Order: sequence, then structure tokens, then C-alpha cells
Amino acid sequence: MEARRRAAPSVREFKFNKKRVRLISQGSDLKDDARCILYWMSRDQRLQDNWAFLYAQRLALKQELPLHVCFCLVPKFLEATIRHYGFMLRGLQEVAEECTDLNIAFHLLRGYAKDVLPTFVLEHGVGGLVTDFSPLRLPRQWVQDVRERLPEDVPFAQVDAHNIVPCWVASTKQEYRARTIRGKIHAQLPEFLTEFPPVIRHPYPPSCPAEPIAWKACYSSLEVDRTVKEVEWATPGTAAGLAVLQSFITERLKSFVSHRNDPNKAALSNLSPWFHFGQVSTQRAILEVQKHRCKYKESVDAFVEEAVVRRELAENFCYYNENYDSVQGAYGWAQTTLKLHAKDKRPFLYKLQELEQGTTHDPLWNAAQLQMVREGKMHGFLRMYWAKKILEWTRAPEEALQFAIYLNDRYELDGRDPNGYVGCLWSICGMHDHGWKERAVFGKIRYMNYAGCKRKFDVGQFERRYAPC
Ligand code: FO1
Repeated sequence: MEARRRAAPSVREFKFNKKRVRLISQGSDLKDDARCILYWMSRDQRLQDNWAFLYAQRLALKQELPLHVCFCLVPKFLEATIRHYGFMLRGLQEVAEECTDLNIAFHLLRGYAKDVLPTFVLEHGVGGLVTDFSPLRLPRQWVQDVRERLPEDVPFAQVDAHNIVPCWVASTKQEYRARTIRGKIHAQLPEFLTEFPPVIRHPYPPSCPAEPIAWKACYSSLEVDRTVKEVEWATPGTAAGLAVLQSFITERLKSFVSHRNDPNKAALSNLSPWFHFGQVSTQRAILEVQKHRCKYKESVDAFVEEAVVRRELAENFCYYNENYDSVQGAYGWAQTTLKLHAKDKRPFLYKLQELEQGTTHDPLWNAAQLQMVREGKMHGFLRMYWAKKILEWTRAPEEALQFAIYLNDRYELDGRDPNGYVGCLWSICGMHDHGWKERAVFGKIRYMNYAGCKRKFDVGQFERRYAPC
């Protein structure tokens, strides 16, 4: 795909690891009438620190062509509401402005890629298409749909711009636990955890300027659920996300290792919303955080474990297990133990609505639920307790998982993400965990209770902070 025209003398050489790229379709050897290269942005909604963007620009520079970027805004994505679409659109607006500054045309296309991209490719004379990568079912289907409809002579490449070690390189199979992937990831970090070159001002201007985008009108015309309100604490966009990263490093990193399991303490990075929408690259976060390893070794190592090993384990699971969001995705031992206890008497039974409104008998659970509903982010430690109690208080594990995923996807800014599915499956179906002492309802799935939480942190303080209105 790269060596079709003689490289222009102005092409900047930088180290680009080709293992980050895979060809979705070959295209023809030479497409002489190409008028531009197109990056179809989906998951990685940022301009800098983005290997897919860099790869697209490199192609464009080599072929002396203008560079275009498009985003296909779909009318519905899982349980996403205005909270998520609002966050995403404001981030995209920043991307569009940055593109203008760099002589790159940004296009906001309305609709599913299969319906809008092939036409765009034809109309703009796209000579090469590059997209980013998500292991989830829907985005993978979008890519396949486009592959089937793309003009045959257009090469189509995919770059894993989300993971530090590309998902298909980290491991070629579903990994059993963190222990089995940790070594593989760490062994490959020296090769992949490298500094990003910048995306530069593009020397070949777009032949037709991108049509202006009516962002406000676009925002108001979205037909998504508007009852889940946008949140105030999280400012969308790369600039705001990088500021949160800086505040993590200067204010919270030192206590990450000691206080990350205390929901009353500010010790977390809080970066997951920006990671989810690809507004901040995990690789950038790790590069910055690692600069402080001399001072905060244990915290830095703990952060690397969560943001790299656990996060990439979740990607591995969703990529290699097509049942990543159902009980059938769990290990045999877990499915057997859950079945064996399916008829056990539950201490409480709640309907989805009661859970959603946070009106259970358990003030800590209600507080966690209200934190998620109000702020779009539940503390990481409580996410485990929250999901495990749903298993305990619903009629069956299948229902528990369905409710947990629904609530997570609807309210969490970082929902609809591999991390979320694996979090729910870990809690409810023992995914990436081992068997524990058998007990009612849970069987051999790890159990958590209120008394355990009380031993770990001041439960009352958290309950008061998220008391019902
Ligand atoms: N990606 C798109 O390409 N187009 C969309 O309209 C879109 C909406 C969307 C809404 C909520 C959300 O959480 C993510 C959304 N994404 C969208 C991004 C992307 O598909 C996902 O982040 C990844 O697939 C998650 O792996």
C-alpha cells in the first residue's frame, strides 16, 4: 500500500512499527487517479498521539496527496445517551479545529459507514483508506460492511491505535488470566511503548475544503435519550483530558498505590472517559506517568498494571470471545457453578427499575448507583461490589449480567467498552478469576459483602456523599 509512488523528498521518516497495521483489503497495486488518503476515525477520536492518524498521514505524504479525515456519526450506539454523544461531539469539534490548523479536511458524515463511506470514497477519489480498531462486535461489523462495499481498487488498512501492544500481536488467543498475558505484554513494551512523532501541518491542501459543520444543529438533532444528563466534572476533548492526566501526576499519583481502593479518596486517574472515546491515548498517559517512576515506583507500577495489563486483557477477551457480554462467554467451571446455584433462594429480589433508581435496602449499593447516575463514573472498587450484589439480588445470572451491562452502558461515560464488559463478567461470572469457597447463589464465584467494604473504607462517609435527594 505504501510504495506505489516514488517517495516525495519532503516525506519525514519516523519509526512506524508495521505490526500495528493490518490490511483489511488489498486494493489494486497502483491507483494513479487517487486524489486523497482518508482516515476513517471511529474509536480513536484525537489528532495527536494516534498511530492510525500517523499512518494515514505517512501514506498521504509518500503519495503526495491531501489528507482527509471523516467520522461516521451513527444514530444509535448500544445504550449511549446524550451524556455520551455530547461528550463525543465536543471532543470531535476540537479534532475538527485542529485539522483545519494542520491543513487536513475533517468531515462529519451522518449515518452508518456502509451507507455513507463508499460514496464519499468515490466522490473524493480516495486512494487509500485507514481506520482504527475496536474488538467489539458492532464496530467490527461496520468495518466488514465497508470492506464489502468499497471500490475494489481502494486499499483498506486498520491500525490498532488504542492499545500499546496491538491486540492481535499481544496474543494470538484468548488469555486465561492477567498472569498469562502480563509477561507477553511486558516483553513487548520496549518495542511498542515508544514516543509518538507529531502529526504535522499537511503540505498538500485538500482539493475541496471540508464543508463547515453546524455543530450546534447536529447536537440538537441527535435522536438519542436526553434524560441522562451530561456531567459537569468531565470536560470533553483532548486538551481537557491531558489536563486531567497532568493533575493525576501532580496530585494523585503518589497515593494511587495506597488509596486506589478507597472510594472516599481522590487517588484515581479518572481518565477512563477520555480513554474510552480515544480523546487521550493510554500510551501517552503511560509515557508521562513513567517519567515519575523514580519517585513513585509502586504507584507507577500499579497504574501500568491497570491501564496496560488489565485494559489489554479486556481487549484480548472481547477480541477472541464472541460471547464477551453473556454468561456463555464465561469459563466452564463458572457456568457450571452458577447453574448449580441457579435455584438458590436470593436474599432480596429487585426489578431493573428499583436498581436503576437506587432504592435497594443497601445504602452503600444505592450510593454507588447514584454516583454513577449523577456523575457518569462509579469508583472502580465499588464497581465490583455493585455488580456482585446484582448477581445476589436478581433471579438468574443471565438477568444479573444483562442488568449490570445495561446500567453500565447507559450511565457510565466509559461504558460500551471492553473494560466494562470484562468488569461485569469478572464480578458475575468469575472471568479472569479463579474459584473460591462455595456458597449460596454465588457458587464458586468470588463473594463480596458490606462488612468487607466497611473494613476497607469509611462506608458511612461515602453513603452521605451520595445520599438520595
Ligand atoms: N464511533 C463511531 O464511529 N461513530 C459513532 O457515532 C459512535 C458513537 C458512540 C457513542 C457512544 C460511545 O461510547 C462510543 C461511540 N463510538 C462511535 C465509538 C466507538 O465505536 C466505541 O468507542 C468503540 O467501539 C469501543 O470499543
